[in-house]
Amino acid sequence: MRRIRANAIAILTVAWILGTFYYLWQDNKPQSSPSSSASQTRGRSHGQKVVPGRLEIHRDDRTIPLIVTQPPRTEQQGQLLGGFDEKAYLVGKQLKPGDDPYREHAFNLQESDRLGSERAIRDTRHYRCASLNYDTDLPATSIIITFHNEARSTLLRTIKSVLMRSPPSLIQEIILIDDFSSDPEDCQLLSQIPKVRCLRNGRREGLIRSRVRGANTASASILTFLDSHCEVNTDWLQPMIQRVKEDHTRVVSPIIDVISLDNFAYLAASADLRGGFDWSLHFKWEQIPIEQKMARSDPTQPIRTPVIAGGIFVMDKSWFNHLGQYDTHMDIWGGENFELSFRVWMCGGSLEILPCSRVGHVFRKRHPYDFPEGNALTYIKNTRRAAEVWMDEYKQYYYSARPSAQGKAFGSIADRLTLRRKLNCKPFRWYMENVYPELRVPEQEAVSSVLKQGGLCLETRGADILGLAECRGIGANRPQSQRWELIEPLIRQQDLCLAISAFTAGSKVKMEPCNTKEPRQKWKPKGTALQHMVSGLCLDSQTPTGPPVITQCRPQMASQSWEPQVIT
Ligand code: LR7
Ligand code: MN
Repeated sequence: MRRIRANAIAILTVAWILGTFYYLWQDNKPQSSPSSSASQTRGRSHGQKVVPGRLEIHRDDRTIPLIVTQPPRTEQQGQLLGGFDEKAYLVGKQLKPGDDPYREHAFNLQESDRLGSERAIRDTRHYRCASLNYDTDLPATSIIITFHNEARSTLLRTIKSVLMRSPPSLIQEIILIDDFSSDPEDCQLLSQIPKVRCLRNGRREGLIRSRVRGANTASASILTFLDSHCEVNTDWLQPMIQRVKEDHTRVVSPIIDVISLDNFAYLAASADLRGGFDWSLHFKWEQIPIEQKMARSDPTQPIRTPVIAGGIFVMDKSWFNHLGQYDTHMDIWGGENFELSFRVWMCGGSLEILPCSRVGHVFRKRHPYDFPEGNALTYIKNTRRAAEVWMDEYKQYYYSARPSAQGKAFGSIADRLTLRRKLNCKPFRWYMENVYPELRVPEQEAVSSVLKQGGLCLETRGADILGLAECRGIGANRPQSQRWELIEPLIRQQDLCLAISAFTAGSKVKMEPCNTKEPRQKWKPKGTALQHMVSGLCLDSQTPTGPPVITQCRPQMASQSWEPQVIT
């Protein structure tokens, strides 16, 4: 009997030792990078974001023995919260028995409440990150967290994770902006925690104006933005501050890990993703282009990204201010990440994702809060503003991809256009060619039209001469010389395009080989007139039989009025 018991104990001990070794080995082994497919972030309307890409590791933190990723609690950590009464805060707002745990926050509140505010999470970085060194004199940062009716347990965990996993000297302060949540105490009580400040909006402003308010009161020279349901991971802050310290025009993001909205498991996101979008201005995670991936010999190196997800990033405060903060006419949620990303790239900065910085975020499938103007209209207003200010002629693809945006109100953008001019920012074409060449411009269907004026049609005669003539043929019988393709900004006939010969009034218009980069070939409709984009002058058939010229736009004038008629 005794022998059997001894054997059982021996077997159990061996199994326990093996299990522990296996776990440690798993935890420390280099991360593999499976060829993962980028996620299409469908399912949520209007640009709502879901889980990034494919996950590398699927483990539920509650089912595995936890390896402590933080140093053991020290005296100093015990003091993290000062006089703040955590228990009373959390008990003050809890799920009532029978309530749907997903209703209020679109994640499982019961699980979040159960977790506690100090759980350990797996260090999801590449193992090489742990041996990197950072300057000892990194500047401190102000952490800015805006929230509207966030659950107390997630908000507190966000704050505590920052205090637990950041070198104290780097945290100047944590600024909470309570965006008019129903209960002012959610925020107020938290300001008892050392370093935590709380600002409450007198009305709902949305996350964009709230962040600007936070930034305006920040006292550190570096700003760090976080969503209100995050958990920062080991050494998350140093890599980001280091990059910004070295070059203040860099705007940097961590890899955003996934906190399950169902069981709050902390899951590692793929390290091979960057931020992208489609023409409807819908954010998506996408694979790093293959050439860049091949060239990456060091997995700790930054990843250039065309856009950032938007909620979690570090930016130099003077650079944030210099670049015009945010477009504060954007409401509630959405679109500000594109506006900021385009602006940073086009006005002399850069955006990167730092693989050695990891922050978990609870990704949700729906917005748990209301949009006073409606979700769709708000997203359209915000993205329209981004498109109108920054996308130049490429905005036409936004409108084709999102036809419902046409004609919707978006307010005045005069201030932002002035800012763009003042900052002397590059054109969107530059961004397309240098930052996001992978974004394909949609093939446009070439629709042939005649360009009518009075009863006459614009036609080419011989190689490059133009004039008005009697319209000939119908349908398929229209002669080639009277067929035009209006593909903004070009007015095309096969491989030739309408071009001005000089930029001054009275200059003749002729045909020449098409080149989308040639400013002399760029036109846009202005009422019934066709305006040359650069000179601002309009296509005019002054002497009907001779070649047309460009003259000052007077859209009422018959000689400037052109009526495109699609050839069917
Ligand atoms: O009216 C509001 N006022 C607020 O203060 C609405 C929201 N908020 C707060 C909210 O409490 C939260 O802390 O703003 C923050 C962001 O709102 P979420 O969590 O509902 O947004 P999200 O995580 O779905 O959205 C992402 O895209 C947004 C576009 O406007 C913002 O840029 C979010 O910060 C951004 N979140 C992230 O980038 C985290 C990673 C997600 C991804 C991809
Ligand atoms: Mn969020």
